[in-house]
Amino acid sequence: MQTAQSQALWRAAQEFMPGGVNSPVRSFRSVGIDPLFIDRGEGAYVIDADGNRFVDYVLSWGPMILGHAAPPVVEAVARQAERGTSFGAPTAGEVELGRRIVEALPSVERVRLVNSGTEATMSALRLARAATGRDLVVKFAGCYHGHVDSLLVQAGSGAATMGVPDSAGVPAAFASTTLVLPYNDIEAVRTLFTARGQEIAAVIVEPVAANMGVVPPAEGFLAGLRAVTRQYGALLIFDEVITGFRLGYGGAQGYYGIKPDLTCLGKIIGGGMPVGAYGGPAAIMSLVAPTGPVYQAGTLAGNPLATAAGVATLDGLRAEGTYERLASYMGALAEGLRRAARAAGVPVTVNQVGSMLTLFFHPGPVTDWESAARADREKYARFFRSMLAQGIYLPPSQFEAWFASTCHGEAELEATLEAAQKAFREL
Ligand code: HOZ
Repeated sequence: MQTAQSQALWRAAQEFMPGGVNSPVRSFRSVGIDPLFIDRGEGAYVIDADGNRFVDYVLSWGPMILGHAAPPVVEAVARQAERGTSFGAPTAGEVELGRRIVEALPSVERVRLVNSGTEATMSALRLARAATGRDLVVKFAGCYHGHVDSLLVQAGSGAATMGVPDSAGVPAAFASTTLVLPYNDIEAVRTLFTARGQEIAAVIVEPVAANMGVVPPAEGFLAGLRAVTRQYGALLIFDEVITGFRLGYGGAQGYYGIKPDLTCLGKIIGGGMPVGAYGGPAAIMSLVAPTGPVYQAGTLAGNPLATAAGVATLDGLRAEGTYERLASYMGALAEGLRRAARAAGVPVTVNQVGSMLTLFFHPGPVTDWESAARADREKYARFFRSMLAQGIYLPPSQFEAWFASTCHGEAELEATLEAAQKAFREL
């Protein structure tokens, strides 16, 4: 594999940016090699600056569910770019995207578009605190809700990967408003609410955890959260930045049949452009300015390029059988990985939900952060490097999700499993 161009860009990047990157996991630190610089994407593939071509399971960490440079998305963005890229004023695209979100998610009557998942969770927490008049928020260890100060507590994703789950620079007073419990432990939630329920504004949860690797909710966990928050007058916030429009058109809430009070979105709803959103019942959302006292704003919020890409992506997902095909691809990949690992005598756990998957180098089961953290990161790094050398681009971290797109098919599945057999044997 040629890497001269990536290497040159990597040297230059480190002169201008901290660690050479604009988001830590991109540095490939935890997999022990220098990062590749991506030049372009085509469907299920990314091509790096040296012309190497890879089957892509990162998909920009989730948004590219229709594959890279999907023609309807490219056309929609180009059409909008010709008409202008930002006005800081209302546009029809916001109405179109907002309508689709509200129609897809019965729990959302009103939605506010923002610029990232971090902004969505930050704003949802502010709103939950205003709505309840309480300060405390419950989160789960290993879940990641963006780099909001008070949520960088036992956080997953890059924070866990880089070893900074409790970031420096977060005032102790902020962190102390967050109570952390183990994912999937509904008894711990009940016990906490019995003691402090009247002080808790909200429980925020990834309905399928995807930032400690993929960890599905245990039977009854989400329903239990719904019941206990309702009992104590706290809000239930689903962080569907990853699962929204990925597990199904109705997100995880549709998939599991649980209605949260507030929902945070990002990634897919922007079709690869920077975007986020939070929404819920009209009565709660009316507390947001200009109708209410909760201030939240953004020059680029509801940006026309982002809404154009988002609308084209959501419309593409309406095609008959989309989610069945996505899940069937990932199901076959999960089964193939288990078989290949078994044949090579490597103990692994493959957690898969719909088109999301994580291969943990740990016999399992992996049900929470404690069990996820036991995975052998060094083995994952070696597996990652072998797969990359064979043309398969996996997330550069044991604790992230692999994603499939509608462009992943037989050829990609075969190539991935063939590479995996070799990678497992090499371990
Ligand atoms: N928030 C992304 C999903 N875990 C990770 C992307 C990043 O940190 O750059």
